[in-house]
Amino acid sequence: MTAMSLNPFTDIAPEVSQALDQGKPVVALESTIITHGMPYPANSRMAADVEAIIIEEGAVPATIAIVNGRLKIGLSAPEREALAQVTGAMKLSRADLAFALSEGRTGGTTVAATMLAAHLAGIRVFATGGIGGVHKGAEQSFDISADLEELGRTPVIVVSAGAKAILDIEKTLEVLETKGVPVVVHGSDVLPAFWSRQSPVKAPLRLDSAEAIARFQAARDAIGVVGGMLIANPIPEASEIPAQIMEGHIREAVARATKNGVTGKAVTPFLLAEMLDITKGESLKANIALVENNARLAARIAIALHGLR
Ligand code: PSU
Ligand code: MN
Repeated sequence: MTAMSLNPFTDIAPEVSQALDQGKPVVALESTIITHGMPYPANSRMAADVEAIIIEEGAVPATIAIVNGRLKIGLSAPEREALAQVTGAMKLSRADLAFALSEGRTGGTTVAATMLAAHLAGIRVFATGGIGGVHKGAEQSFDISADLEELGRTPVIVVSAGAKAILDIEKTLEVLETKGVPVVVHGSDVLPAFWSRQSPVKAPLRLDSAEAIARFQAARDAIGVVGGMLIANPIPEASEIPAQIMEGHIREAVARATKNGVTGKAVTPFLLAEMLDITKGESLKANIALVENNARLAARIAIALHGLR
């Protein structure tokens, strides 16, 4: 079966389809970060920049989204721009991805939905900002991202700057461990905290190069371990906001969410928007820098994996 005829709901962009058919390195990109994670026009610029970085590194980018009921694996520049400006887009995860297809809706794919779609298309590496995880206060709210479940079952390498620092990082790690998801910190002994290079949490595993990460994945494949892998790639030093500064801001954002009764899917977008407000735009700048940094590493991993075949 060629990539073009995957299923009746999916459109694979020509460059992506060609790369997949020829076995060339492809990197998936998510789109909830475009529709819900950043305001326009920063979202549009970020989405274009990460694709350019992946191309510069020698891989093919595939931004994944649902547009009018079509599962798009790779967006054209005009499609990407339209998505960045669209209002009322859904935030799609495993539970409702197919709903958007059957109902002809438009939506951004979360880490969970992007992993699912990437795997469907045969893409093995995916870059994002930060994964969803266990929210602070989850012992009351039960708010645990479907991203963790997906990492446990779908064989895609997710390159992130760790779990978003608005989350309970320790509990997020515990759940990942339970689900058998390796958490590999790139080039550091401590887990990064999204906008900050350091959290108080020790790195479960550490690897210092894309090649080493590819070799680890190859070993998992060889012994038949199925499921995702999480790469935590610290934000570049020049762009980070130290954790001590962010701590108070995060507390404030979480307090605002509680005060406003924000629940469910709205929590993460609300917290990110409040952080942008509290930091006067600094959190957004750091967010863009870390996504770009992750796109670069993801491209190198995709190329290294390709070299092992
Ligand atoms: N990384 C970012 N910004 C984002 C996200 C990731 O820098 O907005 C998105 C991802 O799509 C992730 C989602 O899957 O946030 C998590 O949402 P939730 O906590 O509701 O599962
Ligand atoms: Mn949630």
